[in-house]
Amino acid sequence: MSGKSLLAALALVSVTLGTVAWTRNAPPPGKLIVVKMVDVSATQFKFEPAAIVANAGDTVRFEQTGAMPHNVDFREVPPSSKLGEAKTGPFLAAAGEKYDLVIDGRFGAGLHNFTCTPHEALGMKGTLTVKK
Ligand SMILES: [Cu+2]
Repeated sequence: MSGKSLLAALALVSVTLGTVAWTRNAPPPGKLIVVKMVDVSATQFKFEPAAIVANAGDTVRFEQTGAMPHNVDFREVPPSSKLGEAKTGPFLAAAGEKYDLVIDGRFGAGLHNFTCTPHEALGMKGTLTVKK
């Protein structure tokens, strides 16, 4: 084995050991779950998908795709959920605007019903099931 290939082999071993250490110490990265806010027509709006399931550590990204302003307002949540300011998200107006919600300690396990405040009567509703 030449000196050069020995160095390359050592570098590979150290990268491999580094990966193992990282896997042991860091929590697994959460998933990114994208929910689009869609203008179906002038009088019909929806969250797509409307039913999502998330684990602790995941991020739910609400993404505006339409022209009407939409938000996320949690209405019925498990008793263990303490959403605080996350109960009602900001209005997203321009297409492409995003609102990221990290599923952290504020979210208890179970079913969370949410709606878009101005379009609740038009059926813009969704469910977030948190698994722990
Ligand atoms: Cu809306």
